[in-house]
Amino acid sequence: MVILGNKEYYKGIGKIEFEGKDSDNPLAFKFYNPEQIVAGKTMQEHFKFSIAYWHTFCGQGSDPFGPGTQKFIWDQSSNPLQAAKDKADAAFEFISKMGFNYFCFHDYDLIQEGATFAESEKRLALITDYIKQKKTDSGIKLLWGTANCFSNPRYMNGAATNPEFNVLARAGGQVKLALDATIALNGENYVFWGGREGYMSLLNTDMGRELDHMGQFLIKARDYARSQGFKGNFFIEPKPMEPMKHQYDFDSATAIGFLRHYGLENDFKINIEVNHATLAQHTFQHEIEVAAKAGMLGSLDANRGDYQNGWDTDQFPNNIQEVTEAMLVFLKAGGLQGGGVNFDAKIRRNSTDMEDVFLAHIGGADTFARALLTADKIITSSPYEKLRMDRYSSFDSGKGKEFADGKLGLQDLYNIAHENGELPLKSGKQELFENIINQHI
Ligand code: XLS
Ligand code: NI
Ligand code: NI
Repeated sequence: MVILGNKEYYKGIGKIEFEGKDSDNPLAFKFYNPEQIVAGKTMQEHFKFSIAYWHTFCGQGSDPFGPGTQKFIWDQSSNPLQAAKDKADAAFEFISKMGFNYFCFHDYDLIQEGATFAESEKRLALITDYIKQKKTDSGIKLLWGTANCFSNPRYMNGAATNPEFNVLARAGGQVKLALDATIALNGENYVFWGGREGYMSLLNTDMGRELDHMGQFLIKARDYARSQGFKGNFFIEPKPMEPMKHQYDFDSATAIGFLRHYGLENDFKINIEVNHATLAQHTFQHEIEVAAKAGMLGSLDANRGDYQNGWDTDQFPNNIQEVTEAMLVFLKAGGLQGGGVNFDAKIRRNSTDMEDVFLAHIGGADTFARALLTADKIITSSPYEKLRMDRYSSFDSGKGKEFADGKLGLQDLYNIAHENGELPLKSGKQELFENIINQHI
């Protein structure tokens, strides 16, 4: 059911339905069929598609060379609470029309930050109540909440890693309120993206102290949320750079090492963003695999980068090859722990029609759906799995198995090497694997 506020914001656009790949209706899903079962679950259950409040309802398209190009009708009121309510109405209308079940937010996406901390707290409480009602009316859920501790100039030297204690305390206060809002809205997870947790120059930075402060900060945030009854997961969202030159949550492996060092590995998992993976010189699937291997594959921020430049362009996913390879890892990992697929993506600055943001989300959902179908086919009815397993078959029995079980020493390896002499080369068959992927796309 499409829930409307007093006003319809996306006029002339109805509920987006699945029409199949031969449909020529641009405002219909071609591959994303929410109820269709793939590998034992509906597509809807696999993905839990979510809308990113900040891009879709707040991002007006400004860039360093010019102001925003979007004129959002919901931004017109000069009363911040009224503007926030209008934005929430637009948001819930949009999400309902997309047929998605989730959204994600930063605290000050929901309502403009006030001039004082006390005023911000009051505003956040008011809009949280309003959104609570919208959630009840529409059945739309909160995938995760987070705090924006990176935009306000006070955080220019970091939040939890700021060299000034009072700034850290302010961030703590802000995270407490964002957690309260997330809990009040039955948020299923809570995200920490360390926006300015990192440094520009080591000359003025005591990295060891900053890391310890960040560890302590996350421990206390977890303890607070648990004391308030929060049962969901905490996620770290790694990103190697931008806005800082060196960010402490560089990639999945770095974040996992950090979490284990500070004893946070049971409460925290990883939220992997495609464009952050590629900025770290990894592939999306590599990052997923690293998190899955650690038992920490929590959630995904879906988007894509640009081959020709080196920043977080946050474009909507459309690279079937990339997402198919990711879905192979995703399926084999048994999916996400608690999270979903959040479209942390924005339309281009010159995409200014109201329908463009629908087209973007349709394309993103179809990319994931098509990739999931393809990956499932590859796993269930191609030689892919067997070829991979065969590469390691020498560890399934005999000496190989003894080694894997920890029963051979270096002297044993030496003896075997002596006995064997020179070995024939064994092809890695990369091109064959690549051809299998393409054949099934
Ligand atoms: C920025 C991040 C951010 C997080 C939430 O690059 O992707 O949007 O997802 O703070
Ligand atoms: Ni993100
Ligand atoms: Ni990002």
